Amino acid sequence: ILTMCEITAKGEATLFEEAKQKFRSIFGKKAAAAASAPGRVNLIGEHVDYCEGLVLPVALPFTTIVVGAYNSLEECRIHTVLASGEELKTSFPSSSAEPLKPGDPAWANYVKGVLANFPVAVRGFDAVIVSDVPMGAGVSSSASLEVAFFTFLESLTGQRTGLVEKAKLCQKAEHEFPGMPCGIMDQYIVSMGKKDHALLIDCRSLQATQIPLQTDDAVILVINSNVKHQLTGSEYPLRRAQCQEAAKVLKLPSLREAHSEDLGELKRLTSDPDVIKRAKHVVEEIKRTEDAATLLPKKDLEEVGRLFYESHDSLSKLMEVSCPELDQLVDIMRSSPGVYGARMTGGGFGGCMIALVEEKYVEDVKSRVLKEYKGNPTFFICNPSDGAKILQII
Ligand code: GAF
Repeated sequence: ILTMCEITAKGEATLFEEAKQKFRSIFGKKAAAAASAPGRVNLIGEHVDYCEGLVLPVALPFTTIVVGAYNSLEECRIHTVLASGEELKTSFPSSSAEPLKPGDPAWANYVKGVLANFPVAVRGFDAVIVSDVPMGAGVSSSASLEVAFFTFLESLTGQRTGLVEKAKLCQKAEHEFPGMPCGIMDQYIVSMGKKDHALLIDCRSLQATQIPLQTDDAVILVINSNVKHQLTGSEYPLRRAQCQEAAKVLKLPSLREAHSEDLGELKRLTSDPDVIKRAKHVVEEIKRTEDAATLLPKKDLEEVGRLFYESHDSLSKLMEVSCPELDQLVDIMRSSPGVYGARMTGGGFGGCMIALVEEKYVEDVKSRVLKEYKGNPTFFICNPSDGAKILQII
C-alpha cells in the first residue's frame, strides 16, 4: 500500500520527450520552442505575501513543460495533458489578431492571461502542455503553468524579460483572467527556485535571498490530504480584504509595517474580531519566517519545527484557512516520533501538509498516517529544484 501512496516526479527529460512526441503526433510537425517551470511548496510564511511579508518557499521537481511552434493561422491551438492523464484542448485568436478576453474553458484563462500580458503581441502558434504537478494540491500548478507558458513565449519570440518582471506579469495575468487575487510568492519561486535551496522572498522590496537547505538526516515530507474544499475562491479574497482593512485602520500602507504593539491599538480601533485575528497572524507569521530563515542554515531543526507547529495553529485558529483533514494530519505528526514540526502549506482549505522528519522515521510516519488519517493520503519528499527555464530543442 505504501508504494501506491507515494508519488514521484517523472523528471523533466521524460516529460519533455512526451511533450515533443505529442506535439508531432497532433500537429504533424516538429516543435521549435520549449520551456519548463516547477511547482512549489512553501516552508513557512503563509498568507503574508499579499501583505508585503516574508515567505520561504522551495521549487519542486514536479514540472510543467510547454512545447510549440508558429502556425500560419491567426489562432493559438493548445493541447494539454494533465498529471492525471486527462487531455484537454482549446483555441483562441492570437494576441496579434485581437485583444484577448477571459472566458470558457476556465483552464485556458491561465494561458490566455499570460499571452495578453506578454510584453509583445504574438502571432498564431500551436502548443502542447504536459505536467506532472499535482492539481488542487496547493503546490501551485497554476503558477507553474503560467510561468512555463510565459517562458515558452520567450523562447518562441526571442523576447526576454527579467525574472522579477516575469513573476509580476504572471501574477497580473492570474488577477485579470482566472480572477484570483493571489500574492507574488508562487510566480516568484517558480521563476527563481534553485536546486537544494529555499528562497527567502521579501514581498515588499521584491528582493530575495537563496537559503541553502541542508538538513542532514532530516527531510521535508509532503503529505497531500487529497481534499479540496471549494472555499478558496471566496475565502482567499476575503482574507486579503480583511488584512487590507487592518492596515487601513492602523493607517499603514500594509501589515508589513505593523508591529506587535500595533495589535493592541487595532483592538481599540476596530470591533471586527476577524480583522484583529488576521492581523495577529500576519504580524507573527512574518517574524516566524524571518526566524526560520536564520535557524535553517544553523540546522536548528527543533526550533524550526516548533515554528512550523505555531504557524499551523495560527493558520487554523487566527487566519481560519485550515480544514479538519489538515488539522488531523498535523495532530498525527505531533504524536509521531522523529517529527520536528508540521504545518499546512499553500492557500489552505485542503491540499498539502509539510513535516520536518528525521529520515529514519519517515516510513513509520507514513504507516501511522495510513492507519490513522480518515482520508486517502499521498506522500512525496520535497527535493528543492530549479526554477523555470527555456529548453533547447535538438
Ligand atoms: C496561494 C496564493 F496564490 C499565494 O500568493 C499565497 O498567498 C498562498 O496562497 C498563501 O500563502 O498559493
